Amino acid sequence: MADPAGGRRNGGTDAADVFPRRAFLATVATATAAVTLLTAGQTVPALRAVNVFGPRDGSGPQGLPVNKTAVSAEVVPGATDPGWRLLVTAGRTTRSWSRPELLALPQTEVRLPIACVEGWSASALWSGVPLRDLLDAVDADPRADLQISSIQPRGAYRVVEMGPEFARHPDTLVALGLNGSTLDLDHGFPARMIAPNRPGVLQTKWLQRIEVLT
Ligand SMILES: Nc1nc2c(c(=O)[nH]1)N[C@H]1C(S)=C(S)[C@@H](COP(=O)(O)O)O[C@H]1N2
Ligand SMILES: [Mo]
Repeated sequence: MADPAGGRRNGGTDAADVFPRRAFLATVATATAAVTLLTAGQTVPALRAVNVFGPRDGSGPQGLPVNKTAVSAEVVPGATDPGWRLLVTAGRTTRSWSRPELLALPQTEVRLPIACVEGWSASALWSGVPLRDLLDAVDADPRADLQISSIQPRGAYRVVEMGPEFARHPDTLVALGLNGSTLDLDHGFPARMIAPNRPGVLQTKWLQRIEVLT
């Protein structure tokens, strides 16, 4: 297998013999356009989100790729507001926690991947409060679905739902820390959801409210 082209040569069916030159040039043009896009994707931050072939591990803050930045999600004022609180609601009961209050609760560490449909997956060490602890604090029905909302004002992943199999899993965290330090703004500061075996689109960043659906 030293020369993979050898077989073709012997058979006399080289690509250049078979395909018209015009088609060959069109292929080159397409490939060149793709390479240009990918190269730009590695240097222009705005294109990073659509570059599925570039280096992913380590290309974002804290050694984890970023799908959507805090700036592009328009969450910077809300996410950095010292008055931010996470709201958890079940029926008429609502409780809320500031980030220091969440950090004062028992913390759990889990290693879990973010798996994005754009074609990358990256593992990270997350720390935070098990979601079920917060649900217990509002006496949530353990069979209930949740609606999880981000402070993000618009966008497809602003609000998602979560079934009890994820909500009650001990590794499902309201994450406050990532890879040993405070969660970066681009990874969802002040708090984000992280759950095992959920697609990346459902790992909501910049949490605002968790509502137990009845
Ligand atoms: N609020 C909010 N959360 C979000 C998103 C988003 O656009 N807005 N993108 C999701 C997608 S598609 C992925 S893959 C992960 C990426 O998380 P990361 O940027 O911390 O790696 O966040 C998810 N959480
Ligand atoms: Mo994603």
